[in-house]
Amino acid sequence: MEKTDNLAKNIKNGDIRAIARGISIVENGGYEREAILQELYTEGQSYIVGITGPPGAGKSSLIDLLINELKNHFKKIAILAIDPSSPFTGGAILGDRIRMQKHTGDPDIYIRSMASRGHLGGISGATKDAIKVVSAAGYDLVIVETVGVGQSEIDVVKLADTTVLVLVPGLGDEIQAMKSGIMEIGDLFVVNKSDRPESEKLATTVRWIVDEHYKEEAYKPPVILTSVYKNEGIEETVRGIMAHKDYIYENDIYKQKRKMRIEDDIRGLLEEKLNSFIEHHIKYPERIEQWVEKVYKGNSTPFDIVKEIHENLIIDVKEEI
Ligand SMILES: Nc1nc2c(ncn2[C@@H]2O[C@H](COP(=O)(O)OP(=O)(O)OP(=O)(O)O)[C@@H](O)[C@H]2O)c(=O)[nH]1
Ligand SMILES: [Mg+2]
Repeated sequence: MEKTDNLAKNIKNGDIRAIARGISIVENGGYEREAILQELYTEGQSYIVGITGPPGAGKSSLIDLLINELKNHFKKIAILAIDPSSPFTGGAILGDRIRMQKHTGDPDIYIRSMASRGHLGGISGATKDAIKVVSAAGYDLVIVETVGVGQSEIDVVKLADTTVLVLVPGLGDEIQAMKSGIMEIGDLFVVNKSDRPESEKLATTVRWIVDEHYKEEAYKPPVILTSVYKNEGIEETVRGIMAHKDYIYENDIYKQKRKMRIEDDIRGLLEEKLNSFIEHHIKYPERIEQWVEKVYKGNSTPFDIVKEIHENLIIDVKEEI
């Protein structure tokens, strides 16, 4: 325990090596993860911005430029780049480092690529934990970069206070998909590579869809054209992020999001504990085959089996819970 105490203390002091070690621990899961998060849980609060979009949309390049502007609004910025497709290889990691290398010497900027590894909660669980580590270390803004628009990204997006969806011309079918669902996840829509001629048309289409979708809503996401090459639309994007932040603060949405995350943490942990309790007490791996066989032969049903197990599990629930 002493070791964890020390590590937590060093993280709280903003020590870079301790932060890196802390994130590795939470990525790998297990007992140490719990010990370190317990120490850090109540420390620090950071604003979380998710940047998501298809591969190669220019997310990392954009973040690199956005950071310059965001430094006017936040003291310390952490960037967590998520790569669910290749958790172990260095490809994306190296790429992101190169794209954001302007900032590597800056003590107020921390860049880290994330892998899900053994984490029970998958990539969104690992990211959530890593956010806690950097928040405790005093980073008041965390940018989470995720690739694609699948379920795992949507899970990560749920972690964010503000989500920026980055689109590029040439998506074709993806616009269709946007109409159903994807539209819900962006608080800002950025059409990047505006130096390309087709981007204007895409922005028009997105604006049209946003107008339709958010007709009745109090908040309407802006659609912003950006070009990393021409350094255009960057200030506007940051203004959009800050405006959304103001909006969610003023409407108590921010507070609700925080509470939802706490609820998630409690539920997640409880489930984890109950699962391990069950595994421990019913010798699941040895008996599962036997149960399957019984049901397969028509001698029982999953309902009967679980009912029997349930009746035999003596959980002494004290009144005050
Ligand atoms: N023409 C043009 N190219 C851009 C622009 N922004 C980024 N790119 C290029 O697009 C490519 C991908 O950029 P990244 O920043 O790596 O994109 P990403 O979305 O982070 O990519 P992944 O993380 O791999 O999904 C690079 O070759 C960039 O130089 C832009 O505004 N215009
Ligand atoms: Mg990237």
